Amino acid sequence: MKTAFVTGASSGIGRATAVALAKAGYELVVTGRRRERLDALATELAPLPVHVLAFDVRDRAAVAAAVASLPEALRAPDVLINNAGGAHGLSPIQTGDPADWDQMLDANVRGLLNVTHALLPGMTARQTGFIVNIGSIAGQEAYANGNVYCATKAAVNMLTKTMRLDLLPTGVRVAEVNPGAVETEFSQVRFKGDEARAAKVYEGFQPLRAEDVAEVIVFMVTRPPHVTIAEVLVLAGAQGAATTISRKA
Ligand code: NDP
Ligand code: 8X3
Repeated sequence: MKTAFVTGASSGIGRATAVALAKAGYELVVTGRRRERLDALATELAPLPVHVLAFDVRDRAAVAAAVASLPEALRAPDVLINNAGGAHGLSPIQTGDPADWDQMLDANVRGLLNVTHALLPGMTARQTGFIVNIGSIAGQEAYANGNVYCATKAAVNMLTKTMRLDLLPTGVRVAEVNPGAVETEFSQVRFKGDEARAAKVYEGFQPLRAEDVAEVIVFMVTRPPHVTIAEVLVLAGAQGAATTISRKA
């Protein structure tokens, strides 16, 4: 049975991807900080095999300990989905909160590196595997007040490209999915629980569902070894650019 390790599987794109991969026949490791959500997901997917690991991707020692606790086969997954992360705040750089910046840099960039670092020894030893990093349209184009979030996703884009080059001789393929507007808990987190403000982001158009992105990810990782779909931009149908969205009144 093939194995997949999905970060940020307690919500949104990560959760939908975990469900889709389980249904595609993968044995799963699902991770996030909210263990109860992950346990509920494992229960929902039973009897499909799902292992729960609760840790904060920003904590390198916790990531290493969690990975070390896995059976050997799961420490070298066929597929790694580096999805955990998000945005905190939407302010001009001159009034932004450095604590928000730290959260985004630490989770979206350092967290991705922490998880990758813990799993690569097993994956490279096997000489096979597929890593999908979840970037964003925010890493492709600048938008006002996006500053640090855009920068973290631009970093994910460059990391993906350089990881692909570095890992080429090892047989581990690396790709990136860059979603546009997906209705998840993303905006609730960005606006610190302000649900009304979060709902406004998706008003007047049909945003992407997490499942739409998950389908793309599963298609990418199930291509044969001679095919790497390296980078995919997935926009909502009403979306032309990060903040250019056709909304009906
Ligand atoms: P959600 O807020 O719904 O999910 C975020 C997931 O990441 C949760 O499972 C959360 O788990 C996990 N996570 C966040 N921080 C940490 C952390 N420090 N340690 C461990 N896990 C963490 O948002 P999305 O599903 O939308 O976001 C998933 C990814 O997609 C993010 O990288 C986001 O930047 C990206 N993205 C989202 C878009 C959108 O419009 N929604 C568009 C483009 C990209 P827990 O809280 O339990 O730790
Ligand atoms: C999430 C999409 O455009 O809000 O990465 O930054 S956007």
